[in-house]
Amino acid sequence: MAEQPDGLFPAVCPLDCPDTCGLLVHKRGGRIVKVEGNPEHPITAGAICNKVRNMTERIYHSERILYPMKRVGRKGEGRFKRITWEEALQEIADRYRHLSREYGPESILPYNFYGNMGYLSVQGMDRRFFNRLGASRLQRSICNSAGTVGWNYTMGFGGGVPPEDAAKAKLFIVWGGNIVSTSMHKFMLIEKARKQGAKLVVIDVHKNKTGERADWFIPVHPGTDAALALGLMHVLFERGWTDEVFLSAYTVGHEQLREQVKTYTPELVAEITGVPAEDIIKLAQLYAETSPAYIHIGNGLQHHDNGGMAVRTIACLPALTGAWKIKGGGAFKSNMAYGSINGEALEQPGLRADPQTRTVNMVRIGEALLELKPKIRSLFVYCANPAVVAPDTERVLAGLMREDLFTVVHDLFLTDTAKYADILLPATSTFENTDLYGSYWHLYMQLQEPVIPAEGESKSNFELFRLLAEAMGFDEPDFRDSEADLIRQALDYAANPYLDGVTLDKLKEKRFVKLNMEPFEHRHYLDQLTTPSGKIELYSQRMEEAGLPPLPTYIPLTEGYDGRRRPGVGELYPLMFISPPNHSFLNSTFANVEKLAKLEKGPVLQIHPEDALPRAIRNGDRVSVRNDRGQLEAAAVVTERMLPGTVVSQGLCWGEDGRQTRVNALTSGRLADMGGGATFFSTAVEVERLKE
Ligand SMILES: Nc1nc2c(c(=O)[nH]1)N[C@H]1C(S)=C(S)[C@@H](COP(=O)(O)OP(=O)(O)OC[C@H]3O[C@@H](n4cnc5c(=O)[nH]c(N)nc54)[C@H](O)[C@@H]3O)O[C@H]1N2
Ligand SMILES: Nc1nc2c(c(=O)[nH]1)N[C@H]1C(S)=C(S)[C@@H](COP(=O)(O)OP(=O)(O)OC[C@H]3O[C@@H](n4cnc5c(=O)[nH]c(N)nc54)[C@H](O)[C@@H]3O)O[C@H]1N2
Ligand code: SF4
Ligand SMILES: [Mo]
Repeated sequence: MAEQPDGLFPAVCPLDCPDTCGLLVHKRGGRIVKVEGNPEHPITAGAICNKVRNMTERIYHSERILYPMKRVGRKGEGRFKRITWEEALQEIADRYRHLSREYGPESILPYNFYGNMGYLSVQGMDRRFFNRLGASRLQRSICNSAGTVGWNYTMGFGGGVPPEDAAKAKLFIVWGGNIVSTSMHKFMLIEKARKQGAKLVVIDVHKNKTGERADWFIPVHPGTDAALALGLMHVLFERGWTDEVFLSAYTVGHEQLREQVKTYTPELVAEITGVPAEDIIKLAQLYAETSPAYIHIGNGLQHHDNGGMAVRTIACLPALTGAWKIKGGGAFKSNMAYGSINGEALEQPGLRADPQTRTVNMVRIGEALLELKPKIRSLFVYCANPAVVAPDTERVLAGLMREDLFTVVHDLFLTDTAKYADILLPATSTFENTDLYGSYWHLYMQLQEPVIPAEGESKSNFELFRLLAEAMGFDEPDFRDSEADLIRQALDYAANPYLDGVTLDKLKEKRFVKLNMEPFEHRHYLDQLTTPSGKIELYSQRMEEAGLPPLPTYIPLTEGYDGRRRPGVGELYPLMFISPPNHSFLNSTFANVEKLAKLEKGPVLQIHPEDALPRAIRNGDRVSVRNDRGQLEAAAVVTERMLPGTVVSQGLCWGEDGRQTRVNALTSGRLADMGGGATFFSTAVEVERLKE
């Protein structure tokens, strides 16, 4: 593609954030000088976060990797020498041919997530390459899979209330989400609705930035949300605040649920959750009386042992009051399903010779590298930083240290993971690429086209895997498709009526193209549920078949206190450790951008005065947070933002020499109740003050 001249270019934010903002990129002297919001985007409307306003610093960062390199130091040391692309591709191809011959292609494992959300970046040529190679498959479960499965058991269809309707709501309950930081346009939408009298309730384990701005902040003990939802249901049924006509018409199992929640009295639920009984009644009343009422189900509450069930249970609430009947009422977990693209056409699973190839859960990458048989002998990491983001850091690093593991990393930076690479490959930034973007909140598809040429010798994921296929001698036509071909194939998907009329030509012309919401306008949302019964499943046969309780149930966490005992009494690790994202990073991305790192001031541990006092911890003290898996060093902030028994450290910092700065040193690779999801927040720890 010819280089673009100077000027102003529409672009798309590629980050793993539900807002998927329309951007405007200013280019002068052949360089990007400013990134701002595109005011023409119908939903994000010109506003962007501070992270992406600093995107230029990331693109032209002095430490960006600009050419392929080969390791010369020890693994993890980060010493490399420059090599050519030809040498790099040749070495990978030689190794992969050898590994496939000696041990079978299953000995190779790709490890990627959504460092770039573009379909071509993480679901295109890369997948074709690994399918054709016959590599082990990766279960991409680190983010939202427990909650997604939980939601689907109740609702079937993986979409909820669209933003245009949410704007009409009169009550917003943000439950286990920190949208001021993680979905700022939804917060702006709520702020607008509040000017018309809407109310915002936030339910969280700590008063996050969203809780600070709420009309009512309700703190809960970690992992007890299902109990709270069951308590609300108890009150709704008992006081006759349910919509019986709706329950009969649109749900299955309401009679069983009515019985089930009888035991969840406000008094019992107060004991479990830490929410006073009168507040449970007050919240149930507010929810029953206010319409439309919208529940935002955040990602935080499902990063627990019982996370799938928590989401499944909360997703039942709107059915009790019939909230779905009125536009704006209902719930949201993700809206990704509206824009589902043709994944098969993109990924070409038919290229795989052995459809039985094993699948490795990315949450357990540490264990997989250390224990899985037959052994993983090569790891190919792109769009991800497992040394920081995966649970149980010590084991992940021990796996990456293995001398017999051939590791390839494709990234823009020498991340903590990249330091363990045998071959390190330079990746382009999004503004150097062509890609297609959907959003998991709003309903617009967007196109990115290159604004600047590739920096140095960097290559896009698309180009990298095309070249690797060539080096391996894969000659199927699928590897000759262009980026435009892939975009057309992705959008050509009769199975999804919402994609009707969304085409590459239209994207080129209009930049953001709304999904075809006709089916939604003319049929009721509830008439298109894809549960087996076609109704909201308060009772789920499918769950029963999967060995799960078929009715919403509170299942205590398996690590730490169970919520009914007072935390801190006679236990080795009496505190629950919560490590959600921070405001200035995007997962571990931007942690190396100085301006943003300064705003976050390294790892901080929020601790309640009642927990700080017996440990002689004062504000600003350096503390050690530890359990059997590892240790974190942080600066203590003594605060009443949480209930006693919970400590919080926000943000995924990179490692630093001689300092323990990674929160995931403490978290475990245990899987959640559903979807093979991660349990980052079901982590028990002890905290002590470090000597000066
Ligand atoms: N600025 C910024 N934005 C981001 C990200 C980022 O790193 N930084 N990451 C992006 C990604 S990948 C994702 S998945 C989303 C995640 O964004 P959100 O959906 O907002 O989820 P989290 O930030 O993981 O957690 C939200 C809240 O859940 C709370 N929480 C933890 N355990 C519990 C519990 O048991 N019950 C309740 N009620 N609350 C609990 C935490 O305290 C936290 O405040 O954000 C995206 N946007
Ligand atoms: N303790 C704890 N751990 C967590 C979480 C938590 O809340 N607490 N959140 C979890 C969640 S929800 C998620 S989604 C995961 C996120 O985990 P990851 O998806 O691994 O997230 P990032 O840390 O942002 O790493 C993305 C990497 O991709 C690189 N990248 C960006 N664009 C490209 C590209 O075009 N090509 C290539 N090759 N590379 C690119 C970036 O430079 C960056 O190093 O972390 C999880 N880990
Ligand atoms: S990270 Fe989210 S809010 Fe920030 S620019 Fe990207 S899409 Fe918009
Ligand atoms: Mo995520």
